[in-house]
This record gives sequence, structure tokens and C-alpha cells, in this order.
Amino acid sequence: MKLPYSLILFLLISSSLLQAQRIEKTINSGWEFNLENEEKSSTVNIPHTWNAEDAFNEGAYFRGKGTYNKEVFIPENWKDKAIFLKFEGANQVTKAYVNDQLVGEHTGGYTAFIFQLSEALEFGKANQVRIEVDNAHNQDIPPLEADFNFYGGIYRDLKLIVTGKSHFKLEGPAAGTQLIKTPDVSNDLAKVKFEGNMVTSGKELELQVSIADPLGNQVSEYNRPLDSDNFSIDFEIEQPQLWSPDDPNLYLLSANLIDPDSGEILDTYISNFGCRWFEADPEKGFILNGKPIKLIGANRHQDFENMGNAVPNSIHRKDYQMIKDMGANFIRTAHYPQDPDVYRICDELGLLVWTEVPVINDVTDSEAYHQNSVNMQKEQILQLYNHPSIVFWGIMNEIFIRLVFTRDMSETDQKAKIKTSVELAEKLEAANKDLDTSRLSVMALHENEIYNTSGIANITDVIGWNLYFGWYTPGLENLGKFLDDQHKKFPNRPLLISEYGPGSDSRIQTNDPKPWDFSEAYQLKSHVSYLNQVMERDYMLGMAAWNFADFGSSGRQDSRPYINQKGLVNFNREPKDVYYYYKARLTEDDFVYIAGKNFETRIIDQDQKVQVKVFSNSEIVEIILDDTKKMTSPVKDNIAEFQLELDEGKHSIKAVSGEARHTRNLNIKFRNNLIENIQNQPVLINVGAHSDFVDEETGKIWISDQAFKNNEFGYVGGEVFQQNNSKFQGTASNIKMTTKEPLFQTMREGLQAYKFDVPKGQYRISLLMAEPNRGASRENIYNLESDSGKTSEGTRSFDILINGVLVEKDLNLARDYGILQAVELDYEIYSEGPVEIEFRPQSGKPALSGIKLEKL
Ligand code: GCB
Repeated sequence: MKLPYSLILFLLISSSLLQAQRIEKTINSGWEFNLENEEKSSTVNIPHTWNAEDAFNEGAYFRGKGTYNKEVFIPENWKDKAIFLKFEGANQVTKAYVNDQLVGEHTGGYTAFIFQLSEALEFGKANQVRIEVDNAHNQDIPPLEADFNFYGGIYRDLKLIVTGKSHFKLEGPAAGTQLIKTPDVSNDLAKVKFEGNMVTSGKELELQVSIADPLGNQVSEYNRPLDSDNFSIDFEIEQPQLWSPDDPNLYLLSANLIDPDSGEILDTYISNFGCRWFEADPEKGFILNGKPIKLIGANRHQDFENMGNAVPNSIHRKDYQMIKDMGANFIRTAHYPQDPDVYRICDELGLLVWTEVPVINDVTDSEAYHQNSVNMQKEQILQLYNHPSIVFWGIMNEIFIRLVFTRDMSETDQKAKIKTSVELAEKLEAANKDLDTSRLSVMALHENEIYNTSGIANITDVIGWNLYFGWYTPGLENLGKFLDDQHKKFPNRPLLISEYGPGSDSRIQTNDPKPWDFSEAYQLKSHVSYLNQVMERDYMLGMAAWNFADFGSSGRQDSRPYINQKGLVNFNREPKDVYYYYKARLTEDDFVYIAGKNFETRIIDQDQKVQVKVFSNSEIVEIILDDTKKMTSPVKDNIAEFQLELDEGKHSIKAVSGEARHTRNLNIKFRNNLIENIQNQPVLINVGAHSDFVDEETGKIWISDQAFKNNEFGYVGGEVFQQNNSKFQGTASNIKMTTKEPLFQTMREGLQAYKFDVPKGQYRISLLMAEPNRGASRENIYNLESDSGKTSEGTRSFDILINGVLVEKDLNLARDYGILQAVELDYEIYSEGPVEIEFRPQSGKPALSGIKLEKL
């Protein structure tokens, strides 16, 4: 019996029995987990990674096999269903078994995949599910190497999907996505094409599709017998409500596969889509729905403090909400496709997206590597196709960086490397255009002409440059020159900045920022300069800061080891100053923020003014000092700067701009009074540094160093230590046995003495030292420096005398403690007057990282 469509519709609405039959549920909880070579198993929940801890310890993190086991009960009445296991992502090779029968295998850590289980299942019983995941290095699988961790495990949701025997196709590279194309969109009309695939048993079936507008009103419907397993249906939407960052309007398509005899819904497919059009113009920049829009935003990695990459969807949402709140309209999901929820969230929030495959740094010249890369791109495009937020498909990141930084590579090998990389880029570009002509293709390059000379930069529609002027290469102001030069040489090439930004550490504060000091102030200075230089250039499509958040990178030895600190927010998403700067620069509602959350205690010279920066989106900012004194300052580049004359003690500053208010308390201390107050508080000095170091555990501040002054304190002789060939202020190495790495990384070398003009009394003197031999385990190309720091192992040796008394004879830090090891030596003395700590070289130069003087 065939039911008329109207009756089917009526039945759909009126009968719950006939409601959608697809079940999609997570099976995340309670897996028994075993790591290869480990006896003991543990119970874990998915999302899960086995590298959340060891990626942040010394040495390599574990890369190998982990096995997940669980009994899954399958009810008897699912016998006439099709049953699937859906992985949203597992890193990086996955094999799944049901009752010891292999049900599927997948390569690649960042895209979804679905295995059909029905054949292997027993109904009305518990079924044994075993999943093996392997993140071992594999020359044939991207990424080969990169500046982030390849955490292993089932780190995204794992789902069970149950459909009728006939269903929308779930297996294959699209992992269930049926394509909704919008080939032609204008203000008047959007042409929509719904293209999908079915798996059917030969029986005649009906397909019912409806489209609802952003308010939920049905605007289009379709009801037809299904004449083939592959269908393509055209719709038209008049006066479409366009999707844009300001108005992220989403349409909803729902499709039901119906058994016309029973009226039963066998399967349902539901997806959002949006109507918009865009282009990248090499002169005018990015144009969305006919209007120019400067793309401004950030890159984002998917990991989080203490979790590795196994983060719940709620954290993904929080991240993108923070990015949106900062006023961004653009995001690059570097360096790989992220959780499917991420793109849903970007659709909803209105963020334009560049998403890419993890083909990074290097290419293996093998058929398998090329094929795996192309498969990843196919999966990415087919799975994420319906998201209106996505405008760029990225194919590669800095693909020649390994080549450029490998010394002694023969010319023949270089040529072969270039050839295989260009060939792969061409294959990836072919996949882009084969699967999706509506998006722009893009690749990200590092600052080197090899991308132009090799021709690889001509392959994609758009070019993104990762530019670190003022960091890896000198001079913030060189950015504009570089861009203008590229634009002139390649006038038809639309340009973006795909990465920029220095590292920063909330513990390091100064008003005198310098490259590689990891201060928040230098980070701010650099971002302001980049924003200005890009905003001035209409031809620039836009820019994405590196990175939204600090992220794990086990090879890094910055001021916090194993973490890339270029985030606008910390690894735990605590904002740094610069995050609020973007908010002032990019948002329109009244906003004001007094910088320096971690710089509230200022220890300054008495005649020095206190510099306060206020971020705002108005033209003028008023502050009220200590509830009484009003002052105003004009706003330039969204910053109002105040130089305040403040007495010692506590002060409050309230900033006002329009409706917005922000208050910050300052605590002012004078350096020249520190000795006078030594009875009440010790003096702590960050020797060899121009910045203050805030100890997070105690709140104590190790102040910037100074030459000795009468009635005060300071060093005598020596110079600031600078690692050979390093740009880092101090040594770019992890210092062991401390969490206060920056204190030990900067130091003064060759000093003769450190003096304190104190009155007589009992004192405790703490000397902080570390042998700074670089000794990095491997060359880190992201520090772009040569590894020639093997200078002084075992050769530096000196005596220490306190008030003339020899307290250390032949102190050799390398020999006695090992290199890069935090050493603290405390001495209690009675002094008749000023304290002088004398350093006498035996061989090499004495070195001191920090000093603390406490009156007992
Ligand atoms: C880059 C890379 C990115 C790194 C970044 C850095 O150019 O594309 O993966 O993390 O530089 O911080 O060095």
C-alpha cells in the first residue's frame, strides 16, 4: 500500500511511533584502557589521551599503542537495524574489533570515521568492543613533525549510530555528511543543491526534505520517491537571510527516508547551512556578500592545560566564544581539522574559518604519504562541507622549513624535496577543486623566498604568510616592507598573514620591553604594530594571531618549558593583557580595561613616574585616581597612556569610557626605600634582567637588576648574559628543579660583586644560579637559532666571599650540580654593616641569576 504524501506528513506529525528512527549516542564512559608494555589497566572516559602528563615532562612522550576495551550491550530488537561506530577523531591509526572481528581501520588523527558493526554483532547480548589506537611516528602519515604535541588516544567523542537497514550513507570519507551546496547566492535568490547518497535494499522508498529559515519557518519542501541511491535536489530561497559574522543566519535542512508502505521513517539527516558568497581580491582584500571585510582573528590549537587534546565540547565552545567576544571575525583551526562541534560553533557565532590538513614542515616522498595527505583533505572537505563559516581549505604549513633548516642537505636532495612537495601541493589543490569549487584554497608559508622560487606559492588561490618580524627575524617595522614587496612582485596574489606574535609569560613584567624577554609588554607592542601595519593596507585580506592560547609543544624550551607561549590567553585560558587589547580594538560597545593584571605591584625609582596603559575603543579615557583626582588622556591605537606621580603605598585607578568602567589597584614601592624596609620584607632581585619576575606561588616580586647605588644595592661589574647566537634574553633552555625558570634563565656574567648598603644585623643571603649551557636535546627550528651553545660545561668555576669570608671555594655548577639545574645556596651571616658578596673567577666567568637578602 502506498500512502499519499499528505498522509505521510500527517502521520509524521501525529504519530510518535513513526518518529525519526536514527539513534546517535555517545559511548564515552567506562572503557578499560591499556598502554602497550604496561601491565596495569585503568578505567578511562573518552575523550581520552595517554599523553596529557608525559608531554610536559622531560624527554619524549610515549608514542605507541593504546587499547580500549568495553562490553556494549546490543538489544535484540536492533536486529533489523544498521549499527555503526562513529569516531569524531582518534590519533592516529585506529583499528576496531567487535567480538574479535576487525570492523574497520582508519589512518589520520584529525578527521572523523565510521565503521559498520552489524555483521559482527550479537543481538540481545553484551558485545566485546576492542579499539586499538597507535600514535607512533610514521613516515607515511602527516604530520611528520611540528611545533605541537601529537597526543595519542580516542580524544574526541565516540558514538554509536543506529539507523534503519536503508539509510543515508554513513561509511566513507564524508562520515555521514550529505552535501548542501549553495552554488549561487545573491541578495535576491539563493540556489541550494542537496546532494546525498543512500544505502538501500532495492525497495522503493520516499525522500522527504524540508528547509526552515533562521526563525524556524518552513521555506521549501520536497517529497518524492527515491529513484536512485545518489540524489541531487535543487531548491531556491528567495531573499535569503545571508550568513555573516554580524548576522550568522542559519537555515536548517531536514531529510527523512521513508518506507511508503508503513510510513516509517527509516533514517533522518539534519544539517544547518548558510547562504553567503565571498571572494579574495588581491587589491581590495576579502569581500563577503559584496562588502569588504578585514579578516582579523587568531589561530587556535585544540589542547588545554592538564588535558592534552582530550577536551570536552564545552571547552571548545568556551574558546570560540572568547575569540568572538574579543571582536574577532576570523579563525584558523591550525594545524588540522578540529572537533566537528568547533565548526558548528563557528557557524553559530559568526566566525569565518580557515581549516587545514596537517601537512607541515616536511613531505615524505612516498606514494603512501601523498595518498594519506590527499585522503585527509578529502575527508576534511566532505565532512565539513555544509558549514557556512568555512571559507578556506588549507593544504600545507611551512612545507619547506625542514629543508631550509637542515644543514648539509645536498643539492640533489633539496631538488627532490622541492619536487615532491610541489607535486603533493598540486594533488591537494586538485582535490580541493574537484570536491569544492566554492571555497578558496590556501597555504601558509614561512618567511623565505623558496616558496616563490619553487613555484609552490602559485598553486593555491590565496597565500598566507607566517611572519615573525620582531621575533625570529628583526624589526617589527619590516612587516609592512615585506608585504608591500610581495604585493608588488605578485600583484594577482591575495595575501593574508596566517601567523604572527611573540611569546609572553604573565610572570614577566616591564615598561621597557625587548624582543625575546617574554614580557606581556613586548607582546602588546608587537601586536599593536602588526595590527597597524595590516590595517593600513587595503590589499591585505587580514591576519590571524599566533595563537589564541598557549599550547603544549614538548620540544619547546621557552620561559615555561614544553609550552608555546604565544597565546593571547594562557594555557588555562586566563587572558593576558593583549587579549583585552584586541577587545578594545575590535569591539564597538563601550569598553575600557586597565592593563597590568599581573603588574599591580610596581617597585620603581622615587623620581620615576608610573606608567599605566588603558585600552579603550573611545577617543578619550578619563581616570579617577584614588577616588579624587580626575585626569584624561587621548586614545591612540586604542591605548590611553598615563604617567602618574604616585606616593608609596596603595592606590586605586578607575577608568571610565562611555558606559564602561574598570578599576585596578596599584601598590607602589620605591627602590631606594627597600633597604630601609628590609626589616619588614626581603629584597629580591632578578639579576641580569631588565624585567620583574612575579613568583606565582608567593606573589613576591623579583625586581629588575641595577648597578650598585649608595644606600641601595646592585651589581658591580660584569655584563648581562646572552647565549651564543640566541635571541633569547638569557638562555633558551629549560632549567630543571624549579618552576621559576625565567629567574634562572637570565643572569649576569663576570660580575665582581653584589652589594647591599644595609645596617648591621643578622641576614640570610640566597644566591640563585644555574649553569646555562644550552644542551637542548634537539635543534628547535622554531627558535631559529643555531645550536652552538656548548660553551662552558665544567669550565666555569669561582669562589664566593661574603664580607671577606670565603664561603665557596671552586664552585663549579656544571660539575657539582649538572648543567641547566636550578641551584640555590643560602647563607646566614652577621654583618657589622653593608653586605658584600664577592665573586672571584677561577676559570671562566662567575654567573648569578638571582639574589635575595632577608633580615632575620
Ligand atoms: C610557525 C608554525 C607554528 C609554530 C610557530 C611558532 O611558523 O607554523 O606551528 O608554533 O611558528 O611559534 O614558532
